[in-house]
Amino acid sequence: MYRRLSVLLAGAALPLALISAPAQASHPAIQLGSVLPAPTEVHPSNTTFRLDSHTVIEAPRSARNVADQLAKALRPATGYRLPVVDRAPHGAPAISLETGHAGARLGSEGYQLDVRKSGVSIRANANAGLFHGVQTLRQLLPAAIDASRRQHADWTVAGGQIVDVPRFGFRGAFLDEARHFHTPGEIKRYIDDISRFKINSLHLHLADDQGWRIQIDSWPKLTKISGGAGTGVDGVGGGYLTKAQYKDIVRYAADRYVTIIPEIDMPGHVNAAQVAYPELTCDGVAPEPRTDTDVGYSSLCIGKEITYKFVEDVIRELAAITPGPYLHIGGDEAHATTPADYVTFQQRVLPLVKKYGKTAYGWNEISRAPAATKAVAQYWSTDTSNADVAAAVANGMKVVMSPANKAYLDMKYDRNTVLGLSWAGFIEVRTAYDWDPGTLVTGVPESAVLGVEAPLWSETLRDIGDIEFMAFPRLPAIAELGWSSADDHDWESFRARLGAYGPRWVQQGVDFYRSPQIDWAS
Ligand code: TNX
Repeated sequence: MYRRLSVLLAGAALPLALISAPAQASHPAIQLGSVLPAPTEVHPSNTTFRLDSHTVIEAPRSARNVADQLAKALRPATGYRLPVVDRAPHGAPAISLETGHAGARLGSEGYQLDVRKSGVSIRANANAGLFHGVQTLRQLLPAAIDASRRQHADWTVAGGQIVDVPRFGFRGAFLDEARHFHTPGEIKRYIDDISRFKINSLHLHLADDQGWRIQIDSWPKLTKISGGAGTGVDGVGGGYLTKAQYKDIVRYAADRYVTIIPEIDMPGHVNAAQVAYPELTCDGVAPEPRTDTDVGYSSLCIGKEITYKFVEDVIRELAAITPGPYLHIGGDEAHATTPADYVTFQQRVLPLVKKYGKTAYGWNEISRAPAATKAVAQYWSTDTSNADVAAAVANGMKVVMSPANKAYLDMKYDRNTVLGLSWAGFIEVRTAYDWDPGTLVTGVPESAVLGVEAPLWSETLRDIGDIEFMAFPRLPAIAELGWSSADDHDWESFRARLGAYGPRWVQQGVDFYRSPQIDWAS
């Protein structure tokens, strides 16, 4: 007997004041379903659970990683010890994490959360599901839980059950490391930020005309010459990830059930590579380094063999340090490559990705090459039909939806936004939220859609503060399109839950855009 969230959350229609009212002794401040992204099923009960100084976190050894992260998240604000134990002492109030035999319906990422007076349990088939359940639980505690110092609050959670399963398996975020370099610490903070919303991949754009941002041992000048100081847009910033740093980021992400997807953009967007290795141009002459934001002027030399030696070396080295299934080979805006050369290039390069055990992922232009039917295309176009994409999809190509006029987090919110670009239009929160990845593009049925990704290009974004301001609050909109059922899509419900979330970002020190479309709780 399952009722839909939209029905149960007539709470969307509940006055906001009620959702964000200060905690009362017997009255949890937060409704069970007030979570981003919206859970699949919410069954409230009239009990509550209160976290107190006696609460323990119970988890099997295999789920220790998730349990430790939960304890770490809850300790600073509560000041409680919250020991992580294999088995809770009889009668002790516990938050229990359990894996295995949670039911086929939950898949590999779903979870079931039960909140009773005596304790909370999160059940899943795999640790990824437990992790997602933990993110839900964090949102069900008062916003003060995100404070870094001890708070006096009533740590009460509304009783009932949540059963939650994602709509799509692919829910991605993206960071452009090339236009402005973002440090490992900033990338990790972004991973923390996005994983709260059950985002499960982070695509890193590691090379472009301005700079090259990942160590490649067989072509060392890439980073030596094009990864240094001053290689960011306007000559500001620069830097690159060593392989050790990249692997550390991969591990950090994996602990949060986020898969890293590396991108090397080609055959366009390669000026930085050609500055370092002039033999990668057709005439062998080194171009000038460029720190402006033009696109579409550079191309690898399609007829030269050394081009493919370069590409294969880079793919091999990247594949070796990337445990995830995808390797992104760019392919966008290759305006300096003829259409015939473009197809020739992709016909050689797409199979190379496979040779090193990875699935090729590329911007939607790759669909012009027949080999793309075995690849994944990232749909960034603002058009709702594209003949090349539809034809490739009919032959088996899969798609991730990132329409630039809805999902690009680097577009300005409105004309007054200081940061960002506007070539795909202004994107207010409702524009980011009100579309359906399963029906947006003709000829791309939901069965061909792996999920969604929210690109964040950094021509204008220098540091994590800039990144967070553009990502929030739009990233949760894209996360909800990826996670929540299409039947639960409801702007009023979303905006109520988003408004209630604001104080959490305040506690986390995230400078978010206070969209006038949302009634922000204070
Ligand atoms: C287009 S979107 C690009 C990028 C820019 C971005 C800025 C895409 C595949 N290519 O080179 O950074 O616009 O929004």
